[in-house]
Amino acid sequence: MTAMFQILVIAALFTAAAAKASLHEICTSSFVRAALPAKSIVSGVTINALSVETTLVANASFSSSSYPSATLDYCNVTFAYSHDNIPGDVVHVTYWLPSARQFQNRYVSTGGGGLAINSGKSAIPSGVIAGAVSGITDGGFGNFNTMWNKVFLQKEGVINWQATRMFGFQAHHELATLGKQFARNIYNVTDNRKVYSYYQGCSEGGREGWSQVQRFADQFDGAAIGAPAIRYGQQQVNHLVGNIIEQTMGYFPPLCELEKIATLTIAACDGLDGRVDGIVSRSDLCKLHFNINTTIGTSYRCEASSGASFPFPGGLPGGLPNGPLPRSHTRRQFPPQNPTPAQSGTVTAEGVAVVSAFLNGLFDSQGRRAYISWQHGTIFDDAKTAYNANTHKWGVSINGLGGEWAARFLQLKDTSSLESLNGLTYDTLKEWMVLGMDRYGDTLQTTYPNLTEFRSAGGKVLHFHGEQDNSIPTAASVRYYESVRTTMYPGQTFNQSVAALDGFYRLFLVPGAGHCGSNSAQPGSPWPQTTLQTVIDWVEKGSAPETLTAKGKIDTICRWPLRPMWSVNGTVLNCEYHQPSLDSWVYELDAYDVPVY
Ligand SMILES: *[C@@H]1O[C@H](CO)[C@@H](O)[C@H](O)[C@H]1NC(C)=O
Ligand SMILES: *[C@@H]1O[C@H](CO)[C@@H](O)[C@H](O)[C@H]1NC(C)=O
Ligand SMILES: *[C@@H]1O[C@H](CO)[C@@H](O)[C@H](O)[C@H]1NC(C)=O
Ligand SMILES: *[C@@H]1O[C@H](CO)[C@@H](O)[C@H](O)[C@H]1NC(C)=O
Ligand SMILES: *[C@@H]1O[C@H](CO)[C@@H](O)[C@H](O)[C@H]1NC(C)=O
Ligand SMILES: *[C@@H]1O[C@H](CO)[C@@H](O)[C@H](O)[C@H]1NC(C)=O
Ligand SMILES: *[C@@H]1O[C@H](CO)[C@@H](O)[C@H](O)[C@H]1NC(C)=O
Ligand SMILES: [Ca+2]
Repeated sequence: MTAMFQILVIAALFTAAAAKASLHEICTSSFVRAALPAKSIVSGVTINALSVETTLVANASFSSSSYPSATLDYCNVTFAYSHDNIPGDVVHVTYWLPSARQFQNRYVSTGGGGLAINSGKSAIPSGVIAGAVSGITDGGFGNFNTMWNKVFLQKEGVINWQATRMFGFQAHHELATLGKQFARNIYNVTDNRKVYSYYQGCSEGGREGWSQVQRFADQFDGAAIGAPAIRYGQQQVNHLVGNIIEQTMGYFPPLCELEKIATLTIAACDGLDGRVDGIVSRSDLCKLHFNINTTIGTSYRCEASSGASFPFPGGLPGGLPNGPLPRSHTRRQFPPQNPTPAQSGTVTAEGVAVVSAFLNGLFDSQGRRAYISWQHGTIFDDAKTAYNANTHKWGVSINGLGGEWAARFLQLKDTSSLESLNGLTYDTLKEWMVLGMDRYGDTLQTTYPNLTEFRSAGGKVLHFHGEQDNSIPTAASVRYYESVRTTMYPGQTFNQSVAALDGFYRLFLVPGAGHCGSNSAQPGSPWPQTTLQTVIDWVEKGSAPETLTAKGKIDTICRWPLRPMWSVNGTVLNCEYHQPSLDSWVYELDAYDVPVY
């Protein structure tokens, strides 16, 4: 190298270094204030520049089943804004900023779970790991740990519609709109360069993702959406179906009996997918071929437990109902279970009748179907019973999410559950589903099936759902896919419309997986860890995923409507087209007078 050339190289390096501020320089309130989005970005909203707080976090390590492990530095920026027309309104947002060197011209919003609109520190790392500014919102509910139920009622009988709209869709729209412009301003991205923007969330976070894709066509270039809590009016009431079946049939199976029926179903159906690996990859073939009556008379035995969880080792597969939550969100809503005694007996005809009804789903008293059920191979989580140490009997255990939904959100009582299930019938549940759908149709239902504008804007959606989800029925996602398909491509054959959807919307069912994660009742069941990276590659490189990559005993996930089948003694995975299996996923909801998408 000549001396002259060396000087040029050093000068060039120096210029490049000078052009980009270090994370230390960025991570100060004065730097951040100068980069806050202008007022016009979200109309009717004013950012409080004095509220800016910054914290530099160095060498932070992350690991999760939902994003790749990484160690990196980031700047945690929090600020507040208010809606001009609402006195006393304060909404907090947090954005994590990567260093300028790691920033890849991307923005990522992440979502919540259960009744929480964010997942604290557990989902937000995903974005910075992908070189993005990554955001969460508190919805204006008070602080990042305050859930929507805390602010839902202005007083008994009076709904706080502002909070409900914010939870439904508005807060995420504002988070992303502010976040995209904030990213541009911080890193000096010129107007002629694109800042790609993405969404990632599961469960309630999945519903939040669809709420944006359905309403704001050009807001996200890509979304990775897991097990969404959509069709909210039905979904939340559905948590009570197991309780009402047990009450109506007058039999409350001991947990050990439920566990035995689940275990026997898994064992019987494991091999139907062509490989005995402890994973029921084909819940549809299980539904078509397994006669659950064959479990009657099998003996079961469980040790006494102190009562922390369902008796599967390791507790509830896949996290809590409607999504893994940060610890701070979980305390009140999911109290520990009663201790359970040692249990032994044989599987009863009554127990199997309860489970069969549970797997069949909700019908009204006229025999019309009101909702979808869970897949064969599930652990019957929403059918759990409770042991009463005084009476020595098994009885009702009112589902937390379902009970609170009915009492607070439908009956508008300031209480966290129903006092009892007395007098409730299948018809009550159906009426509650109708009430929820009517009242929250434009805020929470989240099933608008026309994605034409999103497709036209170039958006891509990767939608995935555990095959044995124990909280949100897997077929609920299939139904939404079908609603979009038949709404957007009414004149086309099944295969033509699937090919058209493949251009921007792909669905993957994850074999054996539970709710937003692997499933301890089917050890080694996979979960896709790189969904955000996959949708980024689809958007930025045009590489559409034929299959999804997952971690676990199975690393390749077939794309709907193709279904996994192993051949050559379980060594080769094929993705097959099987009409009877597909038909088993489709339900006619004939209990309603209006379309249910
Ligand atoms: C953006 O440009 C301003 C003005 O030139 C500069 O002060 C700032 O450091 C730049 N930001 C980054 C992240 O380099
Ligand atoms: C991060 O870790 C590396 C390697 O351990 C160390 O050299 C560096 O100083 C650390 N950075 C900070 C800001 O602590
Ligand atoms: C961000 O920093 C604030 C302090 O300014 C802290 O209270 C909060 O927990 C941090 N949030 C995240 C998601 O890192
Ligand atoms: C299982 O047993 C119930 C009750 O005897 C009966 O009604 C039902 O038809 C049986 N199912 C099958 C598939 O044999
Ligand atoms: C879907 O939306 C597009 C664009 O707004 C519109 O042209 C089309 O008519 C809609 N389709 C249906 C079935 O409503
Ligand atoms: C639809 O496509 C599948 C392959 O994906 C094929 O097996 C099936 O025969 C096709 N159906 C029709 C009606 O063409
Ligand atoms: C499957 O395994 C059996 C027993 O080991 C063997 O006889 C058979 O040839 C194998 N089949 C194939 C297709 O590899
Ligand atoms: Ca198997």
